[in-house]
Amino acid sequence: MSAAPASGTVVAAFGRETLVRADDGELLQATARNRRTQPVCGDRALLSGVGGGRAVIEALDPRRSVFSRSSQHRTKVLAANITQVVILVACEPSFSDELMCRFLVAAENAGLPALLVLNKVDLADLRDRALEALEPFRGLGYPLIELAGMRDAQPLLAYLHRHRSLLAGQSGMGKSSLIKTLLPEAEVRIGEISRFLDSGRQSTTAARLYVVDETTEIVDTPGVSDFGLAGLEVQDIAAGFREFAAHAGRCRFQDCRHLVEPGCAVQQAADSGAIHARRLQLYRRIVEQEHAQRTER
Ligand SMILES: Nc1nc2c(ncn2[C@@H]2O[C@H](COP(=O)(O)OP(=O)(O)OP(=O)(O)O)[C@@H](O)[C@H]2O)c(=O)[nH]1
Ligand SMILES: [Mg+2]
Ligand SMILES: [Zn+2]
Repeated sequence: MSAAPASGTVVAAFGRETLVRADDGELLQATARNRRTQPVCGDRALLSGVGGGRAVIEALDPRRSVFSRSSQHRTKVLAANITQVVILVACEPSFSDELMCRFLVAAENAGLPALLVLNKVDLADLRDRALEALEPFRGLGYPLIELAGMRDAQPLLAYLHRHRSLLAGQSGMGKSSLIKTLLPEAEVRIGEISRFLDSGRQSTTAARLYVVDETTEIVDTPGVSDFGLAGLEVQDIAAGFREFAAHAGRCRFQDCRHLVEPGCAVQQAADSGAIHARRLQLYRRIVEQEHAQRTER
């Protein structure tokens, strides 16, 4: 056992059981000593008892960023200390633009930059339809990158550089395949070990952190069909629709929620085409869902 205090980064967590990459590069199976310690992928951990491929997590560093979803009953932190959210959709299967908005709202509220990736553009006959569905997301300032991630990740590399990116998206969008394309051989082992800890399923069931090179890290996450935003107030959700801000100051009511209020400048902007009507529609749907749930309690 080494006497010097060691630390590392959690690359996968299953309750208190984790896989940690120690700062010297060694992969360790590490268990949190304290029941209240809930490590998540990306956490910095202080380790003790390092030896034989095992360690104990004594404490976690404060998180610089947290990416989480919440229902009324619980908040699930997907990853800590990420610096960017990459939202993956694909030409096939079809994707939910509402879910994309939910990811964007979460990213904006976590203070994280986001980018959009249309994957599987090798399915050429399906590309136009997908691009059409992405129309409401153009001109918002989020980069939109087209990719056939299973074959070539090149178009994305420059955006991943100097970031720890979290890959978000529905099941089947090609997140794990993209990571396989990006990864050096050695990193595939992490997938194997954590799959073993995670009972061997094919689809991703827990977030996993991978190191592409010294300055590029990427977190694979399980596909979700829903992404709850229960922790957010209406104005937080509105803040996640960044194009609203330029108009919101001209609403008749200072506390306008852009739902049914008269004299809503965001509604006027949608009417005139200054913002995309679909985005306003999705905003209202998300507010309705999140806040109807809350009053049903
Ligand atoms: N045509 C095409 N198919 C792809 C591409 N990337 C992934 N696929 C296929 O899409 C399917 C799903 O890929 P995954 O990488 O497992 O998707 P995922 O997003 O990780 O799914 P979950 O782990 O369930 O969230 C697989 O059958 C892949 O072969 C691509 O660039 N082009
Ligand atoms: Mg996967
Ligand atoms: Zn308004």
